[in-house]
Amino acid sequence: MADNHNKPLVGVIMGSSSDWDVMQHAVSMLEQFGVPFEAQVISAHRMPDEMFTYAESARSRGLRAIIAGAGGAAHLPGMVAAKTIVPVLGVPVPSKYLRGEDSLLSIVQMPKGVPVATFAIGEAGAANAALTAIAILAAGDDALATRLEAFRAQQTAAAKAMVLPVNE
Ligand code: RP5
Repeated sequence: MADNHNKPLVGVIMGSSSDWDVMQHAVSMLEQFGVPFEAQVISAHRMPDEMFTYAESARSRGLRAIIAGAGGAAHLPGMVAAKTIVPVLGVPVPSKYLRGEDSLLSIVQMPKGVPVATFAIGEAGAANAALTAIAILAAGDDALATRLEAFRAQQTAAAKAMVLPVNE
């Protein structure tokens, strides 16, 4: 399990190490903002007992958000959400045959009552899930909120500085 040495506030879990290429974008965003996290493989169908233990203990261990990435029949985020009231942010990982549309639909279509906040397929979804976890934490952390506002301001400045070839 990876962590950044402080008590984790965000858990990043994924169904397989093959999800890392996508999920590393969540981890690098948390690192960029200095948010304490843990990251590990928890597979819903290969290690269901460990998945339940992880979800059941998440809140008492201090996790404030769980980012869960999975591909194919992506039941990990939903099952984790079923066992904890810690917000679960689901990241659909691109799959081999359906390019992640299966992952997206199986994560986003949670029945009423047990939500999974679902993000875009792939890298953007992983990064945005981390940014949402950061926003959740920023509600009670002014310093983190200031860093998040600065991150947004950088994007605004970059967009304003864009020049199209026709206008050069
Ligand atoms: C899911 O099955 C994982 O989240 C992964 O996206 C997919 C394939 O896993 P591997 O066969 O690559 O381990 O559980």
